Amino acid sequence: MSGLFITLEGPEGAGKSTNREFLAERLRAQGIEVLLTREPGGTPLAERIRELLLTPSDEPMAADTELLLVFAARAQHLTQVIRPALARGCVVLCDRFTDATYAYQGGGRGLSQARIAVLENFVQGDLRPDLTLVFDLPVEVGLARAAARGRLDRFEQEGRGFFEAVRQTYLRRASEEPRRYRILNAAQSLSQVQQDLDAMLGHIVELCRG
Ligand code: Z5A
Repeated sequence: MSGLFITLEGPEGAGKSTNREFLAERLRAQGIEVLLTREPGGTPLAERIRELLLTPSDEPMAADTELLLVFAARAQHLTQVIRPALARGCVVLCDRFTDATYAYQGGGRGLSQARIAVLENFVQGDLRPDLTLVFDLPVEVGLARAAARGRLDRFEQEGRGFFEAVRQTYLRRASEEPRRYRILNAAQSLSQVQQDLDAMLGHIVELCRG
């Protein structure tokens, strides 16, 4: 038996966490077993690595260190949580995954895609998400939502150009592999975004049921 791996992606404040809960409820209502998780994190050890990644520090973090920490957390998460859940036949709904690495470490930090792909293959083998929902919105809208929450994490302190590159990387990847990605307009009201998700539900349930 093998489950389905769905990832939620997008720039800051796009509503991934909010809509992850909404989608999980909808799928559970159809009798589908869903596991909700997130990256970086998803296990106690990976959550400690998340702290390292998100906490601002006086010592600048080298881009390669950041990249390796992201994949170190991912290796732990895959071993402890994602692969076992997929093997049990669960639908795994994961808030961010390797598309975020291409967007933030690739687009934002300027690391080469080829370098990221080496680690992707090393850590994941041939495991890739079955479906990726990209919550897309203009940078300034997302940053305003993030700022309204208070203290900014290490990534949220970056400038507008960084986040524009993040957004464009997501959009480019989605256009290169349209079968795997669905783009949602996350700048709309929450109820409108959730109507759009509802409109996709039939397709998602079909994928879940194989
Ligand atoms: N990162 C990385 O660099 N490389 C990697 O490989 C991975 C991650 C996996 C942590 O991720 C950081 O890790 C992230 C990239 C980096 N950068 N940062 N920062 P995260 O997912 O935990 O952090 P985040 O993207 O900042 O999460 P977020 O800001 O919480 O965004 P969200 O989950 O998409 O949004 P939300 O919490 O559901 O909503 C944000 C607020 O907006 C909240 O008050 C909502 O009530 C509100 N909201 C949501 N939707 C709407 C609509 N439609 N209208 C109005 N208000 C809304």
